Amino acid sequence: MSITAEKSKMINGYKHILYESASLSEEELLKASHQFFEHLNKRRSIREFSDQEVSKEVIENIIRSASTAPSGAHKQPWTFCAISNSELKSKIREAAEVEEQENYSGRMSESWLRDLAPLGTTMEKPFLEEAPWLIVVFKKVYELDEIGAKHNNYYVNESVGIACGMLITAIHNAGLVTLTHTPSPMNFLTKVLGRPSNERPYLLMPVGYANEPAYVPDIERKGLDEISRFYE
Ligand code: IYR
Repeated sequence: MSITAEKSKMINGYKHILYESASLSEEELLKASHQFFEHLNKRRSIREFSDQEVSKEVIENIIRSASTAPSGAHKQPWTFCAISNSELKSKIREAAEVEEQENYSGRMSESWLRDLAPLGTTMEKPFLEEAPWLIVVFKKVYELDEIGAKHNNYYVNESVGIACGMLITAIHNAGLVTLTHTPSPMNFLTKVLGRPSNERPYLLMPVGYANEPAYVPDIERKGLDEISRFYE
């Protein structure tokens, strides 16, 4: 970067400001990237939650972190609903288990059930009541303005998927745990949480401390050679 770079410039009549990069040395880069991998590699999906409380401020910071995700045309097409209210959590558990009962006893194929067996998932979802918080992520398929007119959002699934990845990372970074729960269909969440017609439920995540003890399946992640190809 030139030392004489202007602090800002105009593009299409819009102001663009100078980006200040962290700019690490080669050695620092190697260390930082490796440490971050080691940290993320400790993340596990947890099904056994402690009922220990987590403050609202922590959840707010986690949601703010997720909302730093890039999104199509910067529309940020998401709403994060954070629920600590016990009655609502019970309602959500009840409705999720109704759907999951259908899934586990017929809607899911034999091979799907076989693939899930090592993970120990069942139709019972006690974590939906035990975790101090549930975060339900809604995608906004379009925006509604004050007069009720629809405005398009772009790459909504990609955008919200990325934001959920960052949400999971923020939860892990705070020393908390979560689980990407996918009750299907999950329209019941729209109703229970009274969301508007432009929002669709995307993912349901209990958030809290892991129970002590908590057990996780003894499974390995794929190695770099299985998940990547380099073209140099
Ligand atoms: N929705 C079911 C089944 C399930 C699906 C996936 I993809 C998982 O990684 C785990 C479970 C459930 O949440 O139990």
